[in-house]
Amino acid sequence: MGRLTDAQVAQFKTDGVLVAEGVLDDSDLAPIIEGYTRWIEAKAQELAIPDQASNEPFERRFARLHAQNKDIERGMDVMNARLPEFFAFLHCQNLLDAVQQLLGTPELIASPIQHLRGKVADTSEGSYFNVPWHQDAAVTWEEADHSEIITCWLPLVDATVENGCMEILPGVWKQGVLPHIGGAGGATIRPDALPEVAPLIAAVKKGGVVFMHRCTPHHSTPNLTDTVRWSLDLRFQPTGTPTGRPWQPSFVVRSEANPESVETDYNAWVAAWVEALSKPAPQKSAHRTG
Ligand SMILES: O=C(O)CCC(=O)C(=O)O
Repeated sequence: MGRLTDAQVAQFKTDGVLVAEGVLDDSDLAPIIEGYTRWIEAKAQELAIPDQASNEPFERRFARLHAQNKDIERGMDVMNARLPEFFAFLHCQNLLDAVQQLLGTPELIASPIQHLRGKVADTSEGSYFNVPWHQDAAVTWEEADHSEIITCWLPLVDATVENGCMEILPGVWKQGVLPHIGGAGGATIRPDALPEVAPLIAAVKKGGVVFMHRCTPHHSTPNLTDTVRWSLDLRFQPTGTPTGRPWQPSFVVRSEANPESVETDYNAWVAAWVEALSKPAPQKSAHRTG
């Protein structure tokens, strides 16, 4: 146990961000890539996209398909696609070992705020792919303000400046939740409240993970290449703490105190999301743009 060094843990505690290479093995990520390769194949056929680009590798095919028909991205996010490989990955030992080190507890739940992003070239502001400056705490209800939620952002291909890695403001988490406003790309920090801190350019290789405190401002930069910047952003937190999204499912992924409480039933996870998505979203938005 222990993918991170003491120095890395200390750095995270100071900066509220840690770019850690080599946390995951290729074998941790291969099933997700296989699962989404299968999903894209089925969707491309369903949409009868003229050029199926079947010979292109994972890091290119989706871009070729998306250029022809943007509907290829519909239903791709994790709670809609609900791939068994993704459910399994939420229990990834290498990832949870690191999260346990950073949070200091083996009692962990997966937050329902989880996304897969297939980021293609698109320089337009307000694009889903070019997420503006925000803190993840600003997309939860206030009930989660004291929950130690940790964001794990991990690429499925090398994330570079060219393909749109993230930029992150170190040390700013200490200022708490900053005022956000609504924007085309989602909740964004009010421009006059954005601290003047030199951003950390979070380029990271496949297998690496960018860990962030919930109050760490970050945004994503445009993909300027013809390849896809594939990534997952997942959040974990101590069991028993509010997620700030009580209408969406969270569940235990690790427990030493009560190992039977770990949710290993894929069908139960699917059913929980199907039920949550069938209900209207609560009137009070998760986005604090007030
Ligand atoms: O992946 C991206 O481009 C943005 C991710 C992000 O903003 C987040 O994980 O909160």
